[in-house]
Amino acid sequence: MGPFILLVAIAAVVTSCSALLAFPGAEGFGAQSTGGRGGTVYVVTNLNDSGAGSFRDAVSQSNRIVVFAIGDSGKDAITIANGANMIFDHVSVSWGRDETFSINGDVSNITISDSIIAQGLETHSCGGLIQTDGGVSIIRTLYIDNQTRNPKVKGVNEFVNNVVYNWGGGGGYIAGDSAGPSYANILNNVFISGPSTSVSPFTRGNANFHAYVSDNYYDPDKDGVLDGWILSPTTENYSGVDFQTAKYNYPTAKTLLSPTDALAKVKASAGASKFRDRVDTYLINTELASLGKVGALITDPTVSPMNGPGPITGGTGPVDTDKDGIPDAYEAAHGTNPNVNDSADIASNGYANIEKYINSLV
Ligand SMILES: *[C@@H]1O[C@H](CO)[C@@H](O)[C@H](O)[C@H]1NC(C)=O
Ligand SMILES: *[C@@H]1O[C@H](CO)[C@@H](O)[C@H](O)[C@H]1NC(C)=O
Ligand SMILES: *[C@@H]1O[C@H](CO)[C@@H](O)[C@H](O)[C@H]1NC(C)=O
Ligand SMILES: CC(=O)N[C@H]1CO[C@H](CO)[C@@H](O)[C@@H]1O
Ligand SMILES: CC(=O)N[C@H]1CO[C@H](CO)[C@@H](O)[C@@H]1O
Repeated sequence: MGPFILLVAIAAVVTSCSALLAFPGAEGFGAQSTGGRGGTVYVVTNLNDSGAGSFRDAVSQSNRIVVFAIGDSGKDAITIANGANMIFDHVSVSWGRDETFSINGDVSNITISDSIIAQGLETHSCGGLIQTDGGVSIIRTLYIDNQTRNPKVKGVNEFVNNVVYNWGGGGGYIAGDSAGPSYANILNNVFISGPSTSVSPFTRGNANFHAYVSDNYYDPDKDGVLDGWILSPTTENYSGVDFQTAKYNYPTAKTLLSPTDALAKVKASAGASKFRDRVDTYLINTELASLGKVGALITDPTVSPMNGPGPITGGTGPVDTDKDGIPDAYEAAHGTNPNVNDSADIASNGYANIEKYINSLV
């Protein structure tokens, strides 16, 4: 996690006149989320579970942009049971005790991009369910060290340029096999088996699971060398799925990378990568980079090999005299007033001043 500030965009209904992307480069079903733009800015100043300055208080109302002015201990994994128009970009989430990142219920227009979903804990040990008819895009995201559900998909979904590493015996990408219909694009992903992997990357699915499947790369031999092949979807498992000959017309990734380019991109920038913490560094540099040789099935994140989350170098944010969430130095350099609360004001490019600041960080 970035040491100073983490910005969370709270779900808000997209207004029909808005053609502005959530941020420059936003992709997928959630690309047009407005977040808290046009609303207010709430600065989280403590780690309390409730009360003024807490995260719970911050998200108690919609249309807010939430800024963390403290290090955040980040204990919980993510579940979305209700809501529309959200984008999760460069998020690192791990050690969920149930699911690690799940979407289930009345949920629409969600993008998860450039993120890391890691190490679901025993006894459930899951990447997550992605189950909604409202549309979820998962783009350039790393699923690593989860026994099962990397992810399990039902409904409307696009899964593109992701890397799935060291999935367990429960399955990698699991296609829904229920009575409800699913419509999925599964494009240009990379599946690399690790020490815990004992099953093929795609499992289950039935005739209700309609999928356009193309150019997924599979390296099963755990030998430290990238020497796999592009799976033929119709012959290499997934037999029950209703294969499509044309892609579903979903809001998609602007650039469809080759699987090997996707792997390089995920290694370089998935997760909260501006300052990777010890956990993400280990997952990427030690496990994923080993190409099959190293992978940890963990029950307890406080013991070896993870030894806990490591130092969280949060604590002191940059000086922000007007407490509007934008540091003085940035305001001085970019023409807003460090002494006036002007972060929610909409700039000439359509974004709020604070969005311009946060977009400048990546
Ligand atoms: C700054 O103004 C916004 C509304 O534009 C408000 O939500 C916020 O509470 C104000 N912050 C401070 C520190 O006054
Ligand atoms: C946060 O919780 C601590 C411990 O319960 C308490 O002392 C403190 O006053 C709380 N802070 C706020 C702003 O409520
Ligand atoms: C989802 O996005 C589409 C396209 O932008 C929009 O038409 C639809 O209203 C959105 N759904 C919800 C529930 O906001
Ligand atoms: C590529 C792949 O994973 N193929 C598998 C498909 O399923 C059969 C039977 O379960 C396995 O033997 C193959 O290895
Ligand atoms: C990190 C990790 O591997 N989490 C779980 C993944 O699946 C295995 C097998 O169930 C569990 O042992 C792990 O706890």
